[in-house]
Amino acid sequence: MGVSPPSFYLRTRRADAQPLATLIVLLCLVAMYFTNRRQFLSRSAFAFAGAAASSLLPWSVASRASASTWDEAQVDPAKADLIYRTPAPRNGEPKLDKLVENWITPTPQFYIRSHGANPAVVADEFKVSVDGMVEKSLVFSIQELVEKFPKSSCTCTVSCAGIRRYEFNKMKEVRGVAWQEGPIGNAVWSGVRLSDVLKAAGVNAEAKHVWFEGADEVVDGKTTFPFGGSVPISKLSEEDSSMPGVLLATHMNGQPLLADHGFPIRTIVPGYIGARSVKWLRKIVVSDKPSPNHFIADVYKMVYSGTPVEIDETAPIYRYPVNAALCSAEKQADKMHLKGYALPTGRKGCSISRVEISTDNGTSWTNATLGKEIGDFCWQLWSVTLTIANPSTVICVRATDSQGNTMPETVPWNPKGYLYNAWHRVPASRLDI
Ligand SMILES: Nc1nc2c(c(=O)[nH]1)N[C@H]1C(S)=C(S)[C@@H](COP(=O)(O)O)O[C@H]1N2
Ligand SMILES: [Mo]
Repeated sequence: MGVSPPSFYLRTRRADAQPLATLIVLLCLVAMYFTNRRQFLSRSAFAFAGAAASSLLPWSVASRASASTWDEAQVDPAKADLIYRTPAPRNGEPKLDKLVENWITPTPQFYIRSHGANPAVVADEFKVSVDGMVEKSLVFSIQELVEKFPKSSCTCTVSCAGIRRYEFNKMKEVRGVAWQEGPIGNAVWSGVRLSDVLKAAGVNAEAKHVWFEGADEVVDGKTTFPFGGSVPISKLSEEDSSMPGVLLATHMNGQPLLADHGFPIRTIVPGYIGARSVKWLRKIVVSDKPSPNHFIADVYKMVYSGTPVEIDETAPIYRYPVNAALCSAEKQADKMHLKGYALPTGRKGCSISRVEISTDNGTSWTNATLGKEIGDFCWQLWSVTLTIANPSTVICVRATDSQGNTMPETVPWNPKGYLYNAWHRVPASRLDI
């Protein structure tokens, strides 16, 4: 998989790393100077220098540099490859051909979805509290959390509920970030398990939900509130030795989280829409009801008219549905080699059974070849080689998962533009290569 398991040492006290980091950055700059000017200005060169610096700087310095002192609209050089749908707050998705090059999404290609500015974070001072229906309330620093509880890692896909939203706009305009097929990524997440932390706090028998709150401030008209949400506490009962029910993640792909991904700690909820994986996690509350936070009580619900009563009567979205997209095309002699991803419904034990391609609008279908890398709560890559005789052909893609869920031909419009998972249709004329 190309990703080594993370070392869990905290970087805060590694003062010795600083001269080394400085040296590496200087070497990068010298190397960049001697390459041609175009390369010097290329984003990848900056990203390389940025990655080298951020992975070696002590945590507190790295976090200050990447959060509070930054202009809100300034992109982290490590994330320069994304296409930003909104620069502030940062909402960016990767180029699709890059996205399907790897089963584990490299961090620079992983989408960012933030509702507000990154909070100012000093890792040494950051605290996570555990409160509510527990025997004893607890407060942890990040260092205490990773020292007190067993380390846990998992690979899982995080996907935004707004994925493919721009397709709804073709029916009738929806508000919200006009995402294409890119707000999805599969990463190795590491940290500690929520279940272990809750065991330490002692959960009351009547508890039914666990609330999460981030340290960010989302501005909505005249009010400001933190991003938050919750999960049913029963989600924790589906965990096993390889997959936590909810992970409190400090690392992504073996490195401390980047500021944009929730440094120093976030939740990762395998199988659930991205909105439940709360970044910059500072508050955990155990309760007998779902969180009253705006992002679970009012939005991220599948409503069709959007009336207040419909919103109140509708349950929050938790699991994501089966989905797939065609992401890259390459000419091979007189044929086209197509690649994409397919995401099974976010349920334990659910995998992709088939990905089918049609060039006659769904009359006949050809099976794509599925990639070998698989895992619970993970996407699967696929490829197919086809002859496309006519440039007016529309290529249709649909995936079916092992629990019998298939992408529908069409989906009804919804005002928030959530969960678009109809067949992915790409006109052959758009396969520009
Ligand atoms: N605190 C906080 N957590 C958050 C968000 C946010 O705006 N603030 N956005 C959510 C949404 S909608 C998604 S899809 C994921 C995106 O995670 P990423 O930016 O690391 O890809 O984070 C979720 N967690
Ligand atoms: Mo999202």
